[in-house]
Amino acid sequence: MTVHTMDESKRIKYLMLVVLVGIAFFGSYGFAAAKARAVRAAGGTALQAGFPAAAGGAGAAAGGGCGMGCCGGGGNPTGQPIEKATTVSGDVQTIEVDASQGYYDPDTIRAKAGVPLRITFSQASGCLGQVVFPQFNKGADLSAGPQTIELPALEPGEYQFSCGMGMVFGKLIVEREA
Ligand SMILES: [Cu+2]
Repeated sequence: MTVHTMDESKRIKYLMLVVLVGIAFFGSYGFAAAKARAVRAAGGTALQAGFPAAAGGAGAAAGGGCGMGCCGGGGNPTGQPIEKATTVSGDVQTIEVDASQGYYDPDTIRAKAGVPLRITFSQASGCLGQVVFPQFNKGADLSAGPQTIELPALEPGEYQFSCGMGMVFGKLIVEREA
């Protein structure tokens, strides 16, 4: 009887071990998933580092609740910058940006220094429904239709734009004419 009791307690210990391993396994899985989310969030923050704190009213929501339409995309599907240069006509340079696909196309705009700029964004919904240029304190609501952002003649440098939540980004690279 004593031996039987020993076996019984061994079995219970074994069962407890299995349960503990199971808990550890699912626990670490949850941890890994949380870590992946944290890394993604950190990536977003790094990109945002160039932004002044006052990213306009809409920017205040950065990092907040974001639907899959926003965080799920986060950028263009190629993973490579979509680069396009502005067209200079007269004393203004223009470019059109398609924001209707959940990312900016182009997301990298090359422009000339010293020439006023007009960037026309397509109609966009959800996450990209608002576009902001924090460094210029400018933005537009694209949900009802295309909007043009007018920027003055700029100094060479890099300027950023993003959706209102600061989740999807594009940049404007201004260079002196060669
Ligand atoms: Cu967004």
